Parts: sequence; C-alpha cells; structure tokens
Amino acid sequence: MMDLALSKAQTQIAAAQKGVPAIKAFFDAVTFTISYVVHDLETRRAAIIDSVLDYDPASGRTATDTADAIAAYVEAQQLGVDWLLETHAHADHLSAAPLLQERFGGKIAIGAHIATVQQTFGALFNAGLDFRRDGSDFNRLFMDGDQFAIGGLAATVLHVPGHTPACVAYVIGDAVFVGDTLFMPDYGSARCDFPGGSARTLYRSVRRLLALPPSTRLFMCHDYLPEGRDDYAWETTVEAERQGNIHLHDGVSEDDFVAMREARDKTLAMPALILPSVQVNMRAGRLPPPESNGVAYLKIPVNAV
Ligand SMILES: N[C@@H](CCC(=O)N[C@@H](CS)C(=O)NCC(=O)O)C(=O)O
Ligand SMILES: [Fe+2]
Repeated sequence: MMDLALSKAQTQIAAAQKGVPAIKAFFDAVTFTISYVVHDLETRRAAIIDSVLDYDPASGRTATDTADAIAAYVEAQQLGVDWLLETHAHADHLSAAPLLQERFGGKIAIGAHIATVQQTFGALFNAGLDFRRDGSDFNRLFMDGDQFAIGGLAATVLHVPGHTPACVAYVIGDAVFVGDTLFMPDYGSARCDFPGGSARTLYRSVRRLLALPPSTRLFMCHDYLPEGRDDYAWETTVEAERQGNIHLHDGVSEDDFVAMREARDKTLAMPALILPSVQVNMRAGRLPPPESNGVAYLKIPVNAV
C-alpha cells in the first residue's frame, strides 16, 4: 500500500539539500533528554522541540535553569519562535513549553492521538471536569502526514506510535527528530510498556522511519550512555541505524524484536519522574489549577500504576 505521509517526507528531504536547518541541541543531564532549537537561517524563524522544565521531586519545586539555556540561545540568535513541538507526552520530565511560549510566543503542538493519552491519565489521576481530554490544551494537533512551515523550512509529521500511542517524529528539512522510537545504534530503542504502548507497533513505526533516504540525519530525544561509550551522543543517520542498531538493524524480525523488547521492559523501573511528568504533560505542560490556598498540587496514585 502507498504510504502517502512517508512519500511527502521523502520528497521534502530530497528538496532540502540546499536549505538545511540550523540545529542546536541542549542536553539535560538529570533526565538524559535532548531538546532542540531548529531554525531557518534565512528568516530566523524557529521551533523548540521537547523542552525540559527542571523538577525536584523531594521539594516539589520547579526550576528553569535548563529552559533558561534554551531561552538565552533564542535571544542571542535573535530567533522568532513559531512552534513549541512535543514528540510525545513525556513520562520522564516536565515540558517547559508553556513557559517558553509565555516568553517567545509560538504554538504548542503534539500528535493528535494525545487525546487517547489524556483519557488514560485523566482517569488515572481522577482529574476534574476542568481537564479537557480532547487535546484542546494544545494549540495544534498533528495527524500523520501533516505539513507545516518554520519560516522557509518545510516540515512533515510522521505518526510513530509504540512507545506511546501519540508519538510523532518531526521531519524538518533533511533532519528527523525521532522522539522516543530509536535511540543511538548502540542503545537500541525506547521502552513500550507505558499505557497504550506496543512493541509490535514500535517495530512498524521504526521500519517506516528507516525507509527514509539512507543519509537522512536522525536526532534522538534521549541518550542513556551505554557501556563502552564515554560521551553522550544524539545524532545519527538512517543508514547507521539500519546497519548497526542493536535492537532494530535490518534483518531483525518483528517477532524477535517484540520478544526482546517485552522481556527487557519487564526489567525496567518506572522513570523517576513519571507521576509528576504525565499529570503535567497531559495538560500541555501546565500545572493542575491551584487549590483555594493558591498552591498547585500533584497527586500520587497509590498502588495504581
Ligand atoms: N532512568 C530513567 C529512565 C527513563 C525511561 O524509562 N526512559 C524511556 C523513555 S521516556 C525509555 O525508553 N527508556 C529506555 C531504557 O531505559 O532502556 C529515568 O528514571 O528517568
Ligand atoms: Fe518518552
């Protein structure tokens, strides 16, 4: 069957060879997340991808050091922010998108299947009626194959579920921000045991990403520094993943991947910040409304996850 979204992305990558985006990575050493600022050199319009709001679970305090570094870069480069893009509702860190939006403007966007994620977590946290579960807390919801612009740069969205049902990858110029699908070749792939996750679905999403041209640049959302490597890394190519990804190189069958992934997922502890993260990120990165004393509270569901 013809994959229209993928052929749009392929056409875009082929056309991008002379207008490649400027990409700046920001590594958060607490959650091992890589955020990106991507901009068009001609117009200086920009997108901020997967920004991080620092959160200390012991004190319940947020901090903006990581987001401030992104903001300082945006200011120094004199960029205009059009988009605050999330690859998914992260389970390991709070998003700084609302904070950066207040400062710079731009639209907060995520995959349209976020509504499914909001229903699951809205029920888990027994959120009140004020919590809308239709994605309307976000400014834009992307479907597979949707296209948008960052100044003169073309961007195409690919729905790549598996880690979560709403995961998307952003193809911007010739670069792909893969979210939690593939990790660096020597680390493999994202876990698939969160609500609505599926190893089989992730396999199919990854095969789609790896059908992009071999030289396509891929930018990871996390790097957990596997044994045998000394430096964090977040950029690779389709070709390198196809040849060397330890979980998903060419030739690994769907059934073998599913068996490996499901066995590995049983060994993983929950991310340290999963409970604060999902109840903030399901609200597009906003805290629950303050109570009558003016304080916002995060809940801990006991024996429910
Ligand atoms: N130790 C990390 C684990 C975070 C985690 O589970 N990350 C997800 C992505 S949100 C993943 O796919 N991890 C793969 C793995 O740990 O092998 C934490 O506590 O934050
Ligand atoms: Fe994730």
